[in-house]
Amino acid sequence: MKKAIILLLALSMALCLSGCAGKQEAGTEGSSVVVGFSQLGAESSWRIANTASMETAAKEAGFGLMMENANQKQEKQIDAIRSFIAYQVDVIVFSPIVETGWENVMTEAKKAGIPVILMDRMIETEDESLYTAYVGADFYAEGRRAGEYLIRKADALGAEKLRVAEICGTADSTPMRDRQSGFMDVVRGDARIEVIASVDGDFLRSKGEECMRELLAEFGRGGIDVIYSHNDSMTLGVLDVLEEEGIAPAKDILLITVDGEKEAVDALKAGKINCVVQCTPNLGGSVMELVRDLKAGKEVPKIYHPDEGAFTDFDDLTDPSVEGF
Ligand code: GYE
Repeated sequence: MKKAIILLLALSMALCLSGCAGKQEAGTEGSSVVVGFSQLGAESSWRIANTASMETAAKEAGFGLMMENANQKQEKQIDAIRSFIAYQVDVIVFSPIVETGWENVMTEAKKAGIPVILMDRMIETEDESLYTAYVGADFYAEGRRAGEYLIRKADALGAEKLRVAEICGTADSTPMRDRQSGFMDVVRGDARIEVIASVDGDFLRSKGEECMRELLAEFGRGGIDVIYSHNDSMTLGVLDVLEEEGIAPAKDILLITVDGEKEAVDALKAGKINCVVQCTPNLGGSVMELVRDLKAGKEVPKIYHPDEGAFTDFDDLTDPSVEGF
């Protein structure tokens, strides 16, 4: 009976909010398990694929998914989580836009006895009991892969000096922090590599473009040897600028990017990007498996990282396994 009331409430919330800001999915009718999902936004192809992965996986599992999209606003994510607590969903899943500022709302979820799964991004907290599990990439390892590629490339080119401009993702987000520190930890000891700038591109294609224009204005056409960009969307913005300026991408300026969306992998195959570090958006299946295990009262792993690698211009790019999402 309680469940039936909750489902009715969930449905009416979905109906009353549809058409307002943020996307709201019903899909809760008749489901015995309801997952409240706070997505952080729709800033990149990665994010759009990630949302689709969650929707498909919930459907396949037969779970109801109440989803709210926060359009890049932390306050909206906090509001969404509070509404999921009010509706007593079975499990809350959310992708925290930044790492800090969640302790109050997560304490509320804990007090309400609702397990929280962090999907994609982490939070900074002393109290690990605030979340049940984390499902997402090892961003530090991704950053290291980007750095290791650059060292290999420097060797292959016989380069004496490589000046790197880094275009970062959303400030204080986990992928921004860890892709930066992983990369830095690898290149720091190499005297040939110098990071001359780190700028904020917020994971957006338009900002990637803007950053590239500003970097060229500051350092000049010959002043940058490498762009290390924290995601493909920003890299595609960079590519637009380079092509417009007649600067040969992947030759005059080396391009290292993270994610692995189709457009970026195609650009790698076309010789316009040097290295694509993979980061899969397809986390929905693993999340729903955790939800199922939690509902069955099973122990679940605290941290789950998918297996990932990198595609580079050292690889055989005709291999059918080289493909984007
Ligand atoms: O790399 C970027 C997106 O958190 C891993 O967010 C995610 C990142 C991804 O906007 O494209």
